[in-house]
Amino acid sequence: MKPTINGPVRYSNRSLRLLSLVGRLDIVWFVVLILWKLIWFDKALSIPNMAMSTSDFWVALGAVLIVGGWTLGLSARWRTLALMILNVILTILIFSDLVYFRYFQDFISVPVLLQAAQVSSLGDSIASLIMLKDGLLFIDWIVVIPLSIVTFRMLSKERRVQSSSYILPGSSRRRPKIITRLISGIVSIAIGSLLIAVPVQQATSTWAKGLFAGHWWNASIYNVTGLLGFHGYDVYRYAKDNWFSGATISAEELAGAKQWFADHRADRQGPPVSFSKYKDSNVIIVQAEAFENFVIGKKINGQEITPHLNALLKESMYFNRFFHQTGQGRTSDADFGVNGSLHPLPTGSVFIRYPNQTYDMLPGILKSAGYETGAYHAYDAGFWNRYLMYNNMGYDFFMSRKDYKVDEPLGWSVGDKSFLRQSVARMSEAQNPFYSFLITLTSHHPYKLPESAQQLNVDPHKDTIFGDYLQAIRYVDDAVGEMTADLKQRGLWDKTIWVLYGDHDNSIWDREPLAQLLGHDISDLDMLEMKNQVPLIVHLPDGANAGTYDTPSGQLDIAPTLLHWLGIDAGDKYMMGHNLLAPNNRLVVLRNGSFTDGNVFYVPSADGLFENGTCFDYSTRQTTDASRCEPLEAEAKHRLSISDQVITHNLIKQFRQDGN
Ligand code: GP9
Ligand code: MN
Repeated sequence: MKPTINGPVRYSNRSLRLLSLVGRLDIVWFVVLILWKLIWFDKALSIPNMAMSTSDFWVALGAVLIVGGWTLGLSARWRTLALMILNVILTILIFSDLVYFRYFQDFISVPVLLQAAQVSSLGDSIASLIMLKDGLLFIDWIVVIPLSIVTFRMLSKERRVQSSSYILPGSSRRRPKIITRLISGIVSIAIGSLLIAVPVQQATSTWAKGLFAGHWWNASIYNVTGLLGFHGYDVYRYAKDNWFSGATISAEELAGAKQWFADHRADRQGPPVSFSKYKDSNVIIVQAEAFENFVIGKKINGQEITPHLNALLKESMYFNRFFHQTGQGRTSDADFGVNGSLHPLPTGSVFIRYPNQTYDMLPGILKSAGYETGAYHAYDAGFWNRYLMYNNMGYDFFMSRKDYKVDEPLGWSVGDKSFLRQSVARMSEAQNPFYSFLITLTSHHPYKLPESAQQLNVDPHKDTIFGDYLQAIRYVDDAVGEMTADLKQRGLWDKTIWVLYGDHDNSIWDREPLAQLLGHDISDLDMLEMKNQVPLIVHLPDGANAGTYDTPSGQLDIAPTLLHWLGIDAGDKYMMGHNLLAPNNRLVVLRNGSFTDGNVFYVPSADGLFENGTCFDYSTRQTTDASRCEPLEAEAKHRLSISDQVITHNLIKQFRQDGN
């Protein structure tokens, strides 16, 4: 080996020369290999409708340029070593995500890592999740690792020789090299950022609008940002929500929040006469997708839209002014509000943003009381981050899409008839009283069912979204009819408190078909009610209390009421709902700041100024001066802000640590 004054060492041995050249191209190999692994990973996942597109390719390339490009700022030998280490880390990350996805249909995120129990529940399954072909991800290591080590050693040797013979470390001749290196590193990161920013910006301003504000599924983030982008975003999201949210809670605020729960203790407790009346009964809750209230008891062309539910009302409690209280978290918000009796957040879903906080949740409370608790939903466990949240909520198990036999493919998954049948079969195996929380799916937007599943003559709405919606509701009503028959046949019906409510509205804003169906013009207040009210039907084991209840109520009221019947004092729980049996007038607060006490209904304006909001008077069903709604405004706002504090600052944990 003969060192030269200015250039790199020239090797006399040909193969060493080749090796040196190959080693110096380390960044190229790195980019090609990691990019190939990401593409391979995407193919291995094969998420329906999410195959890697050209713009996804550029995003992936951009991410690799950022992750690897900064090493161009290092000297050649350290760059080689850094790229080798990065290759190992990224390969392990890709492989872990792949195995994890095969089981949970989700990616490893910070909340996953913090819920160690979740990862360890993979346990014995790991071996079955790893496939022989996964070895391809590691195959380059056979060459990359030894080559990088040899190159590192050669370059180290070369540097020793150079510095001892000709170039003094820190001499002026080295400076241009450092500057070139730094510029290369920065340019690479800049190009990488651009390759990501342009397609992501393009997607989020068109078909993926609102993705980061109210996202519902890690897979949908991945679909836009790629795997490395997802992990980067996930860390950012977690850090922002948990470490850098800026706001801390003062001792006064903490005490104020605690006081609120103490002051409203009686609201959660119902009349003593019915306390514990249904102790040890099973509880089944059916959360029906996009099920609005207006369909109950209605007919189209002489046919009942919900014949089974209508029949059931004769022996059930029907709350006909029952509000959903959801926000951007849609289905997951309804789930959260019902089981946790707290308001969802103003942006995003609690399930995604705060799945690891302490909550007083129906499944957890009932599990402590000896119940077997199960969540049932025939869709991917990772959707809305359910599997993580459900673990924290206290479910013994979560029966998700992979646990159902798809013997009735319909819409997004197995149809509700089969879903309910398979779910009831599973819960009937319980040895103890059980709590089952079921989420239906067939009536999901855009509501299109195959002709064979359509039963109604919906003229003149055939093949419109409104007509399709009615058909879907009719199908769900049938499915519920089959479920109640099944429960009766198994001897479970009169041992169970059975609850059904709609999770949120159907997103159909067209007034005309509603006017045709209902036979009257649809006023602004009618429309607001239509979009904010869902039915709540409660069947008690002995069919008691049947009738229609028109005091306003909301999803947050379900948990305290159920606990009361089961003989568990909801007064002790950090819940914000009311007992539905309590005689006093309730204030129902919606996530967007709307509220009602049954006499007035207030809708805030976009500018947030109270006086610009709309206040409806229920006695006339017309708008009235905003001042009529004003006395309730402060309390409505206060409730939303306490709920937000409880969630974002994990207050229930703090309350309990303080000995409550
Ligand atoms: C899918 C179901 C639908 O799992 O939660 O979610 P949505 O779009 O209604 O929130
Ligand atoms: Mn929904």
